Amino acid sequence: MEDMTRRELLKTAGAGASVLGLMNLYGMAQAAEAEKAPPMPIAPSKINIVPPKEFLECKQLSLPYAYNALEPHIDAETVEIHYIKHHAAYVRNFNSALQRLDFARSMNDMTFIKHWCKELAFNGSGHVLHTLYWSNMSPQGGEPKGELLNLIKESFGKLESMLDMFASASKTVEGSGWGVLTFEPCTKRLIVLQIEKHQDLSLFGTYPLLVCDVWEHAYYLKYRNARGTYVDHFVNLINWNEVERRYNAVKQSVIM
Ligand code: MN3
Repeated sequence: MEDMTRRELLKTAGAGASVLGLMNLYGMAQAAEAEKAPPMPIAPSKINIVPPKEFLECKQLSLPYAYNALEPHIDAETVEIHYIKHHAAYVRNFNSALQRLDFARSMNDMTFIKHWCKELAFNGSGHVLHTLYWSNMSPQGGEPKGELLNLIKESFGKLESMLDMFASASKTVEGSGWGVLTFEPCTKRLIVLQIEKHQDLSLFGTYPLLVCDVWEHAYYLKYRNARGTYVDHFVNLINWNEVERRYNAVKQSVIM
């Protein structure tokens, strides 16, 4: 019973770092993460990692207002703990995952690739979404206008309908997560989405440059269960001109 309770609490603290009053649980979650992390053969401080050219360590942006600036809507203590503890941990762990992956690559050792990709997705997405969260609030609030307001009306009928849908989606997220207003580039309209947790192997704010379909339908007739062989063959087929075209199209993009 005790073990189950602890597991549940850790799950809550890890996935929903914005939950209030869970600082002690957060510490437990961090400790649990440290416990289950695969061992490194060399202490991090002794690793001589040569980062990729132009590699930038992710940094937490300054909060664009004082801790108490959002009162009475969100209290100062909540903002402070959320920013300096929860969000900061995402940034720290995101950088750690990037570093571990650099190290794995330098050692040609993919043993823990699954673990570090999960860490990358969880912490990177947590960082990106928190950065958006802080910057999409302001003490003054405001109203949408111009082209954005027109698109809101085209997409939802009227502003109030969008806000109602956004609020409803946010309130009904199952477990920990986020309510999101997104721009959907195929239809060029705005849509409301829910994010449950945020680490399901995606990293928000990234642009897909190259994808490999690993659903069984993509390889089973020829390769049966040998997905690895299929993937090994796939890499010979990559259209790098198209990958480069996509890269050039998005390289100046700003997400935060
Ligand atoms: Mn949070």
